[in-house]
Amino acid sequence: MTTLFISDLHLSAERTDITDCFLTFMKEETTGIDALYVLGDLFEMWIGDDDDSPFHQQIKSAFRQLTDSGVPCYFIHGNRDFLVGQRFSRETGVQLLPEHSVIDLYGTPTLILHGDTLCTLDEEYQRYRKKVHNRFIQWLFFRLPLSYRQKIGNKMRSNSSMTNQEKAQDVMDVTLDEVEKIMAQYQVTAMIHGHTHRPAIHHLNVGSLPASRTVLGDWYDHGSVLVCTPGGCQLETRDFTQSP
Ligand code: OKV
Ligand code: MN
Repeated sequence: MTTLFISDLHLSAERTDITDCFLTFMKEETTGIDALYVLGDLFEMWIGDDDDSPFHQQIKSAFRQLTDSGVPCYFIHGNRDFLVGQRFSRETGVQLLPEHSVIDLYGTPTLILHGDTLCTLDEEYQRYRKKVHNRFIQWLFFRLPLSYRQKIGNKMRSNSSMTNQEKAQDVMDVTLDEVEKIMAQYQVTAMIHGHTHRPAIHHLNVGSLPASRTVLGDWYDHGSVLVCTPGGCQLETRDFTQSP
């Protein structure tokens, strides 16, 4: 009995080392598991489900093989791949979950989310997020041809890597008050998220109850997996077998 959680792979056609590690993980570690949860930023960028490159086909077929084998697979949007939609879900058999979802993890109600909504000190990002999540703005964006959307995506990404280097690290991290608030709101004592790229299992109090917050790791220089069984959860890494 095993449930696996991953996030922040930032898959792209350029990083064949990450893709290779992910595909090996999918083939060798997911057989017969109870479920696979992807908590956002599976892709480095996503500008629409109609981007059907050989790279995307390769990733999608890995998910299709898994779900066809009977393993339930769930996806929560990250800040990079928030445009992953129903067509992706249909093609892969992966079920899209709301941005904040409570699951029963071997008897423990657990709140799962990407984590960007917890970074409330980064007001600039939260303003940007509100705009690109706006349904009308997304409707306009999808009117554009794929090649235009690609150009806009590339432009936005090259602009943002500069501003983020200048941002203070504490602004980029989650706000602990927000964590406690949201856990109390959902009445859970366990939370799992990604986004900050700071893998750890934190202990805290929610009201008077002891609680845990597990942060998943990114896949920048090795794979990162949270392995959960009825006995508990463990953060693990996976070496890349290939150079970029
Ligand atoms: C994803 C991030 C680029 C951060 C654009 C409306 C608008 C959607 C979009 C374009 C960009 C996602 C979809 C990408 C995340 C970046 C740069 C910084 C901090 C519009 C709806 F505004 F043009 F109308 N986008 N892409 N960033 O390239 O995948 O998360 S992306
Ligand atoms: Mn993220």
